[in-house]
This record gives sequence, structure tokens and C-alpha cells, in this order.
Amino acid sequence: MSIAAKNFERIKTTCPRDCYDACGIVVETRNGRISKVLGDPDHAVAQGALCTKCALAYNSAWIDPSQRLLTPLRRTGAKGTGLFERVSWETALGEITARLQPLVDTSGAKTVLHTHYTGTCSLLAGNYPQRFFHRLGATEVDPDSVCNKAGHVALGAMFGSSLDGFDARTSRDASCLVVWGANPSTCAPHIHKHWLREFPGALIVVDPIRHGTAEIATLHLQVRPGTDAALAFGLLHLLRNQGALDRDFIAAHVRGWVDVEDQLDACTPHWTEEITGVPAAQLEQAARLYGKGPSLLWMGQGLQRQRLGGNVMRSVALLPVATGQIGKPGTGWMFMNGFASRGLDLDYLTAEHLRREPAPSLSHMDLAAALEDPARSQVLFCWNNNIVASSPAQNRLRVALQRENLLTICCDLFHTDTVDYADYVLPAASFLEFDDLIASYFHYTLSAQVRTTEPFGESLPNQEIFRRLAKKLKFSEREFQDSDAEIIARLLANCRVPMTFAELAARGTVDVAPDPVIPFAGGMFPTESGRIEIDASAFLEAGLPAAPQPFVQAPTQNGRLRILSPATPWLMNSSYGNAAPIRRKLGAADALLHPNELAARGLVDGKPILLSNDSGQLQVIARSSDAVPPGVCVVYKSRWTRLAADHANVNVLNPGEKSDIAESCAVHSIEADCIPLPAPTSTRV
Ligand SMILES: Nc1nc2c(c(=O)[nH]1)N[C@H]1C(S)=C(S)[C@@H](COP(=O)(O)OP(=O)(O)OC[C@H]3O[C@@H](n4cnc5c(=O)[nH]c(N)nc54)[C@H](O)[C@@H]3O)O[C@H]1N2
Ligand SMILES: Nc1nc2c(c(=O)[nH]1)N[C@H]1C(S)=C(S)[C@@H](COP(=O)(O)OP(=O)(O)OC[C@H]3O[C@@H](n4cnc5c(=O)[nH]c(N)nc54)[C@H](O)[C@@H]3O)O[C@H]1N2
Ligand code: SF4
Ligand SMILES: [Mo]
Repeated sequence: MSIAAKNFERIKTTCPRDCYDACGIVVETRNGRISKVLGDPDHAVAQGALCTKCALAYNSAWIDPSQRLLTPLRRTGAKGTGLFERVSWETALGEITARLQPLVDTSGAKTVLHTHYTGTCSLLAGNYPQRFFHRLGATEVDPDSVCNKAGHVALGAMFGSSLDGFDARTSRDASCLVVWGANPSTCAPHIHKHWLREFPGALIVVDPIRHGTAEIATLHLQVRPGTDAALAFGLLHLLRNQGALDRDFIAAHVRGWVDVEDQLDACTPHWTEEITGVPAAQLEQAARLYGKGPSLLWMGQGLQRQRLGGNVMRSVALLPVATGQIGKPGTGWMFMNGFASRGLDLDYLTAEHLRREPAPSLSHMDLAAALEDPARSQVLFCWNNNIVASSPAQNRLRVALQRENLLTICCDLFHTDTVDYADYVLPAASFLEFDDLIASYFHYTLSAQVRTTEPFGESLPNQEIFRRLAKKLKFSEREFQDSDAEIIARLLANCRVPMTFAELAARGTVDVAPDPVIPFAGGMFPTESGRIEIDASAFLEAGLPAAPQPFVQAPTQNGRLRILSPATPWLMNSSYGNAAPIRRKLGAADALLHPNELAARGLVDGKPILLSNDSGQLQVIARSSDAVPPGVCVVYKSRWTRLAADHANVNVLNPGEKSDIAESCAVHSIEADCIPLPAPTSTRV
């Protein structure tokens, strides 16, 4: 064997992005350096291929030292200008501590805010830093409030858990699958390509956009945005007429049904069609397919990002409740599947017990306001999160982040939009550079993330960064002494498939149970009453009616467009927005409008338009698409603002409106005016 061949390795690992797929990866290294990142041919989901965005990003920016943050940085320019000098870890952590401690002593730890989210979803790097913030007593900016909190709270109140969805393997027992307000063709590309295409029964998609999964569906109900509750009630009306309600199940396992039933008479197919735009004949067909069963229901995260998102989730979730399609093979709903079902102890990982008082928490909808106010915020830590690109009220947030007396520390792999505003930048190692664990939120599996090379430059995994900061602050608890290997070993020893990390790494991914997991089997619901609580006290406490209602969001007024900003196939939230091959794929920032909408407004395909509302304005190129309905404008989420000509993305139009429950984001309820712009001239005057 030649020396070169000897130094060639293929290492199995797993993609830790916020993605349903959790693909297996094979990394090829030469002399300890990564030469290629590929899909694992042995992995059941990946089947040998990464999605295109990861294939491009992992083989460019992620392994390119010139793109990565390699050392800690200290600000040298004005806030927001992104000018820094390199400093040592000792200097950065020493200075942060020296400034942090007096602020905590005088203003209280609650004025230390920390935002974190989906940068990496591996267990340690995604969760361990919370040990530090729990011990400090900092205020957590509730991560789910910018994504899926309304859904979690609504399903959690009704069923006792939002995290115990159907097991994908039970699809073989199902005759119908409804994908409601999710877009697997973009957000779960391998699940779309394999699992969905191989689904043996009828596929119904409910979405305002005719996306890739809607294209392959048996039936696409192109619902008007914000009218899902009416659609759900219209379907319940038909299911009742068709004799598909399971009265025995309702009597034995459901509380609060009568208030739903009382509303059904009015929700005729004609009424439902008028409100939702879905033809009555399609409603009939959908009710027959779902009612025949066994049927699965996938409720998307996009679905609940609306003004009445809590009511929408409560209403849509009535389908399996009313038809008793729950707790049996081939039935149930799925929002996202949690760690507990795998026996993974998240409280241990985040050291919940280190909190001294009930956790202060803040919605992302209130983040800009909190950062404007020195009484509420003295320090901001932003890790695993690019708030300038991802959070609402972009203009207000930018101004607030320029506050001189806000000590801002960012921890990231790259010089992002938010890093521009940091006083100190701490360089994080990527998932390719340390061991960790990954639990898919779709499949009931557990996977190894395996170190394939040295951390780039002086970068460190998140957990090591916060371990070092804890030491500087003289936190002496044992929770800051244990090593990654010890934490991983303990998590694995107590999980549903106990094994060592080496055993898991050799296999890549394992199922946590040999047969499909059937949540709520035997009609056991972990609610107070042991039943499904349509009228849970959480709803009443939130000021909502005892039962969900066929309410809809009012149509837009004065010619305003409804702006939907779902995921693009080319980005993972804002991640990859800096990778050159991805930027080429993304092209100029654009907006999709129905051809009739373009014509009615005198807009031209390929020409610039201005979208504006009270929150801000955004310049984009108009694109004609009959996949979106009239009245709707699709501007994909999460482009990097620092690379945009107008330094903005769609969140500049996002006022940060809260949904009806859980202070969660109503980002799909944004409205904006739209006017044509003169084409940019190539010569400057
Ligand atoms: N308009 C609009 N806005 C939205 C949404 C929408 O639908 N519309 N969706 C929302 C949703 S669903 C979500 S989840 C949020 C997500 O928002 P974010 O959490 O901001 O998601 P990302 O941009 O992927 O990741 C944040 C950062 O983590 C960094 N990162 C990656 N790996 C690591 C690591 O190991 N360590 C550290 N320290 N950093 C790392 C990445 O480089 C990136 O800059 O955005 C929300 N924003
Ligand atoms: N490529 C890629 N994949 C991703 C992400 C990414 O940014 N890029 N983000 C990841 C994250 S953080 C998340 S949370 C998941 C999200 O996963 P999904 O929930 O599947 O995706 P979204 O794009 O947020 O929204 C899904 C759909 O909601 C629809 N929608 C909007 N308003 C309404 C409405 O009123 N009614 C109905 N019925 N539908 C509506 C949109 O048209 C969109 O097609 O995806 C993850 N996967
Ligand atoms: S982002 Fe999703 S689809 Fe792409 S490689 Fe990672 S897990 Fe697979
Ligand atoms: Mo998300």
C-alpha cells in the first residue's frame, strides 16, 4: 500500500442541521484533512447522496479556512461595522469575564440575554451551553418562539406531548397521508424523494403553494393562507356526514368534543369552499380518503406560523381525534419527534437543576424591544443563531444592536450578519471536527457525529467554549468538569438502545426500537385527565375559547399582498448564505407572484419591485409563478443581509407579530404593499 493510500480514510458521520432527514455522511480525508464530504450509501435516509445545498456548502465554505472564523476576535471599529482584531482565547475570555461580572453584580444576571437555535442540532453543541446560562441565571430568548412554539404548546396541551409523532415505519400500514403546511420537497428532501414517493396510499397536500411535494400528491388542496381552521372544520363536517367519526373513541378518550360538534352544522362544503378557496369536490374526496383510513397526518411547522396559529393547530389536530386514528398502526399525527422517546435525558444535558429561580424567558417577538432597553439588557450572547437574518423586526434589531452599552458576544463558524455587531467573536468548530450525538426529529433513530479532522484554526466546539467561560467565572460545579466523552457515554448508557460511542460510530445510525413506535397506544394520553383535552386549561389561560373555532385570518386590505417566507432549497435557514456556489444558485433576491397578480399590478417578470410596510422595505426581482395563488407573494427566508445590496432580507418586513398562543411568530401573516421600481442603471451619474 502506498503512503498516500495509507493516509486516506473514509469516516462515517451524520448531518446535524435542523432538518427532518438527519442524513448519514461519509467524509474522505487525506493526511488528516478533509478532501470530500459525501452521502453515506449505507444510510437508509441519505441512500448515498447529500442534498444539493449541503453537498455544495460542506465541500466549500465549511472546509475552507479562508471562510471560517479561526481565532477569537475583538471589536476595533464602530458597532455594526464588523471590524475586528485577532486576540487569544485567554484575552477574549478574560476580558469578557471582566466586563460581564460587574454587569451581573450591578444589573442582575437577568439582564444577560442569550439567543441560540438551530446552527447545529447535535446534542452537546446544541444544548450543553445552557448549563452555563442556567448557572448564571441569564434570560433565554425562547428559541422555539421564532419557529414552532405555537404548535408545541397547542399539541402539548391537547395530547400531553407535541413530541410523540408517528413513526415513519408505520407508513406501510397506512392508506392515506396528509401533509398539511409542510414542504418536504424542500425541507426534508430525502424523505420526499424516497419515503413519500414510496408511500403506498393516497397523498394529500394542504398548502397555498404548489411545491414539489404538492406536485406528486394525489390531491393538492390549495388553501388560502390563514384559512386552515375553516378547512379542518369543513372536513370534519364531511367526515361526520360520511359516518367516519369514531364515537366510541371520542366517548372514551376525548374531553371537550361537544363544543366542536356544535359548530359543525354550519361548516358545509359550500361555506368551506367560499372561505378557503378549496373546491367542494376536492373536500369530499379528501374527507373520503382520510376517513377510510388508516391515515397519517404530518402537520408542518410552516402551518402554525400565522396569527391564529394555535387555533389552526388545535383545529387540524381534530382530524385524527374525531376519527379515532391515533394509537394504532398506520395512524397518528407528526409535528416533530423528541429526544425523550429515545431515552435521551435533555435535563441532564442542560443541567436544569442549576437554575436558581424559574427561568426568565423572552420571545423573539420582543427581542428588539428588550435590546433597546438597558434596564432589560446589558449583555447579549448569540450562539448557534444569526438573529439579524432570522429574527423579526430587522431594522429595529440592527439599531438596538448598535447600543454602545450592550456587551455583545457572538459564537459562530462564520462572519455572519450578527457577528458584525459583536464586541467579541468566539470561533466555533464545525460538526466535522468533534464527536457528538444526533437524534432525527422525524425518524426514531440515534446517530453518531464523529470527528473527522482537527478543529480549524483555534476554533472550539460550543461546549468547550462555555466550559472555559464557566471556569473563568469560577463556576465550580461538577457539571462544568465532565468531558464530552463522559457526557456522551452517560447519555448513551441511559438511552433506549444502550451502547458505547464506538459501537454507535461504527453503525452510524440505529433505530431506537425494532418495530415502529406507536405513540399513545391503548389510548393513554399524558394529560391531567388522561384524555385528549380539546378544552385544556392552557387554552383558557391564553384567553382562547374552550374549543377551537373555524376562524380565519381576515383577507388583506387595500391591495396589500400576503407575504409567505418559507424555506428555499438552497439555504438551511441562514446557513450556507455565504458559500460561493450557493450564492450562484440563489441569484438575485426575488419574489414569486402569480401571473394574474403581476398583470393586475402592471408588474413585469424579471423586473425589480419594492415591498414595503411599517416595519421596512425590501427590493426584489418579480418572478412569475403559477405555483403561488393570486394575492400571495413568496419571498424565501434567510438570505444573508450583509451580502445584499440593501442589507436586508424578508425579515425587514416582519413586524414580529405574535400568534394567538405562546408568543410565537406569525411570520406567514406579514402583509406588504408592492410597487414597481425603475430598473437599476449600470452606470453611475
Ligand atoms: N421570514 C422568516 N424568518 C424565519 C423563518 C421563516 O419561516 N420566515 N423561519 C424561522 C425558523 S423556522 C428558524 S428555526 C430560525 C432559524 O434561525 P437560525 O437559528 O439563525 O438558523 P441558522 O441561520 O441556520 O443558524 C444560525 C447560525 O449558527 C451557525 N452555526 C452552525 N453550526 C454551528 C456551531 O456548531 N456552533 C455555533 N456557535 N454556531 C454554528 C451558523 O453559521 C449560523 O450563522 O429562523 C426563523 N426565521
Ligand atoms: N432547505 C431547507 N430545509 C429546511 C429549512 C431551511 O431553511 N431550508 N429549515 C428547517 C427548519 S428550521 C424548519 S422549522 C423546517 C420547516 O419545515 P416545513 O414546515 O416543512 O417548512 P416551511 O418552509 O417552514 O413551511 C412549510 C409550508 O407552510 C406553508 N404555509 C404558509 N402559510 C400557510 C397557511 O396559512 N396554511 C398552510 N396550510 N400552509 C401554509 C408554506 O407555503 C410552506 O410550503 O424545515 C427545516 N428544513
Ligand atoms: S441538510 Fe438535511 S437533507 Fe441536507 S444533508 Fe443535512 S440532513 Fe440531509
Ligand atoms: Mo425552524
